[in-house]
Amino acid sequence: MGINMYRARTILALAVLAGLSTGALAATQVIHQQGRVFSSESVTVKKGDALTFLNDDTIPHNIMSTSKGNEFNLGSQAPGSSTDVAFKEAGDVAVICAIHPRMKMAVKVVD
Ligand SMILES: [Cu+2]
Repeated sequence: MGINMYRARTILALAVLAGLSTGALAATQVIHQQGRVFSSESVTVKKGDALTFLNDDTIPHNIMSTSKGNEFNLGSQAPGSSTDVAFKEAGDVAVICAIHPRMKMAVKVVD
């Protein structure tokens, strides 16, 4: 009984540690869109990593990019919705909102 409890606690501790380290690696940066402004003007991500585009504004936005290798178009995103975008190619990515021309940000994708 005592040994089983010890083993159970060890397994639990390892599971928590594994969860924490996985969480740290997978931490996705969130780009907010409040007030028709991206919360970051520029961010750096590793190739293959994603950004979460969260529309926490009161109006729809349409986040997109035409940068070669990292093209995407989220279409009209309703307030409250969020979408993860993974960046596949290294390089500089210009992200814009198709509805609001002043909304711009740069994503630097590194190998
Ligand atoms: Cu917009």
